[in-house]
Amino acid sequence: MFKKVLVANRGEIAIRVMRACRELGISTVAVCSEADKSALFAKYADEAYLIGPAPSSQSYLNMEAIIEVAKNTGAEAIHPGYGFLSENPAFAKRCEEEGIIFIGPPSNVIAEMGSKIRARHLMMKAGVPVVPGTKDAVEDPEEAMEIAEKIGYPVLIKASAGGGGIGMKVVHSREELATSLSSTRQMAGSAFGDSSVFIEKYVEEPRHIEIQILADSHGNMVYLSDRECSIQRRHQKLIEEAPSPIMTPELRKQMGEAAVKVAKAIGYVNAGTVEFLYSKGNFYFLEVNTRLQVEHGITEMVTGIDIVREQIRIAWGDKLGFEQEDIVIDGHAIECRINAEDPLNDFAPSPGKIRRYRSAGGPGVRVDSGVHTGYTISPYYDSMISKLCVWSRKREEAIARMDRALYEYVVVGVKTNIPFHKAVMRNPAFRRGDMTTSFIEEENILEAVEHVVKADSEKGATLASALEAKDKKVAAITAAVHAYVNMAQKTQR
Ligand code: MV4
Repeated sequence: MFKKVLVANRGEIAIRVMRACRELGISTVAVCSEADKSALFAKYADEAYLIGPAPSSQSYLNMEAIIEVAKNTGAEAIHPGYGFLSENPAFAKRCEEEGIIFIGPPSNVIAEMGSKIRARHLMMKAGVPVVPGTKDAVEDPEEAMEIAEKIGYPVLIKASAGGGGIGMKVVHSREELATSLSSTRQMAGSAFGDSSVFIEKYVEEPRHIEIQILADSHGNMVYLSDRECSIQRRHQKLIEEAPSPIMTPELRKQMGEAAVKVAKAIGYVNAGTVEFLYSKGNFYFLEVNTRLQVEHGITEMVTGIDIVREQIRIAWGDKLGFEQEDIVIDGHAIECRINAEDPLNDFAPSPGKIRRYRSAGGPGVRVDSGVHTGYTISPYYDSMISKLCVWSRKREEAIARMDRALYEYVVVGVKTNIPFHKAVMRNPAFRRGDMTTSFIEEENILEAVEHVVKADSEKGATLASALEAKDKKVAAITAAVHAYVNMAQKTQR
């Protein structure tokens, strides 16, 4: 096994990866920006090195600085986490050139999946269902119209180099098509340096369901659980669950086998995710994410498989230790992404110092975070504070458990989206498992959030005044005392 691994990321995911390393007896190297010098992840590592100023373009995206640290420290492999350099084929290539193992798929696989037209091609060839649309890039408005007439409006123009919701335009009628085509091409050209676009039938109100896969370097591949990721806002997922409420053993087998077909078609190695749109009983290939995903933890909870551990073992050249028939989905897991943002102010980021912090705990609760009391959330990076995951045998129990965990969670000093999550856990459509990618607007969740914020404000005011009083005993508190303060108030009434 590797003796030393460099983690080219920050925050909770850096810690998540280093936890797996520690369990495997691998020593860890962190790289950090000036903003993260005293961050928890840098302290968790066996060694930590400064790679540049706070802006990620000068630190976490600085390939050569990271490779230099790997070489100087003798790290044999680099884990990129998610975001930053995780899906950058040039970085994977640079690692390959330097003889450093990139813990992820080969650079050519990352590059191929980066081209959505190429990915779509491969899927069609492999017999995986794709949304009706064009086979190749479309330039000519006449040709675009012909296709659009054939598949029927509305259609979606997508940038080949896009993905994750960037560079798409819905077109409702023939009149809009030519202008939208040229504007999307122009946008794609300046954003990605590649103006090629393709056209798909616009699937209205779909669900977003994805399949986690694992593939070793010996040709063995399995699918783990599916995940429901429909509750998102502007392509930022907020709540995920495993399995999807609509999943049946038959559908899981169909989608899982399609995902493995996808992986085989492209020579996939390591962990990956195949995204699908689901609508009215049909599913369609969307894209492949060639990285570890934020929401991998819920799949770990329902399968018992440590995905990061498997990634490292696969990169080392080990064979998967299990076959498809060994994978059993047990119970139900839900993740709420706890972000420092204000859901009542258009989810605006709320950076700043966390003055009091205590995360939830107890049965079936997992919290992955990189923060603590006194930690300052930097405006330079994304606003995720932690991932709160729960597991229970039944979905209904998992929802009750999440609601309970959210009740326990205390963050003072920055605004968080905890009230948003509470509102969703109590929403009847969510409880029925009835959601699409338009859930937040359709269910008017923000109105429910206002009610939660109002109800919680009394509790918050008590806590805040206790903090202001600087009473040592009270000041030492976190959630346990929050419950205590709350109780004291109740008995006073
Ligand atoms: C679509 C679609 C409807 N029809 N493609 C958004 C992210 C990118 N991966 C593809 N996306 C979509 N592609 C067709 N043909 C709707 C979306 C979409 C979406 C997909 C998943 C999760 C949330 C979404 C929110 C808006 C649009």
